[in-house]
Amino acid sequence: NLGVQDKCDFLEYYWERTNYNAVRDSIKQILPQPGYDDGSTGPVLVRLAWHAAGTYDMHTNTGGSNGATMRFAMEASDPANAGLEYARKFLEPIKHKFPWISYADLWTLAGVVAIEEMGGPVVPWKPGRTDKTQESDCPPNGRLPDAAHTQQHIRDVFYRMGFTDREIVALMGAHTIGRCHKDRSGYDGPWTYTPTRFSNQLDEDDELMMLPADMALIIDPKFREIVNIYAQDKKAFFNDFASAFGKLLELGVTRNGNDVAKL
Ligand code: DDH
Repeated sequence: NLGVQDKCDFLEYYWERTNYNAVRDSIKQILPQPGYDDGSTGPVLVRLAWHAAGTYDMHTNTGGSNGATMRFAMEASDPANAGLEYARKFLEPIKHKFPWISYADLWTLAGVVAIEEMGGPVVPWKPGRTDKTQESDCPPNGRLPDAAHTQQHIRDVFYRMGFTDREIVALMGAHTIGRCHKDRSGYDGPWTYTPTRFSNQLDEDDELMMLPADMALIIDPKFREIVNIYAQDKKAFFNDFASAFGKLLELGVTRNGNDVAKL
């Protein structure tokens, strides 16, 4: 009993789904990268998604993953984004293969696929972001967190995006994957012995990395309480991480009434 419009909507929905799945598959193929870091592009792709989104300011409704403004020199040269040119370059052949996807959707989807492929949770993701076209659309530099600062700074930055303490701890659990690079941030080394595996591992081994910002999660009593919950309950961490990361990628995203995910 479907009308013509219903059929069109259904076909369009199916077409989109199929094609985003093709993009997902291509992203999976570029994850193993012998000779790059620990053999995976996953961690740097997750960081790209996070830094694209983490500029959001809820008071002015500016910044966020919509727009993919890190394509412009101004945002790309924010010292916090050093090294993310690798992530953008890894994704460039996929943008060429699927020119209809926006950079903003591609970068966020790559983060989501990488997390899943590294053994992490399934993060909810919706397409529909568009790319801004002017350098003047970039949010001001300096909105991303500074690793040398501790709890007050972390709360300032994440409350500005609209996150709670529990969501902050969940999100910072992403440091279970990847590493620091001397030439990018000035810090060096991975946080765990399995930097390409998403887990709730909390290592305080001297050999491993702990940024002052990571230490803040253990020093601050309220953060520490949540860290302890996640250290003992992987399921709680995975669930909370997936919701918080999904929320992060939606900050400031408007779809001009063209919300594909609603079809
Ligand atoms: Fe982070 N992060 N991050 N981070 N981050 C670094 C690497 C990675 C901070 C500082 C650094 C999050 C939060 C914070 C990832 C994901 C996430 C590096 C090292 C620094 C420094 C960069 C380099 O040298 O290459 C600070 C400060 C914070 C904070 O919140 C106070 C969050 C919320 C996420 C997330 O994904 C949700 C990932 C992944 C990496 C590893 C990148 C790589 O190339 O490997």
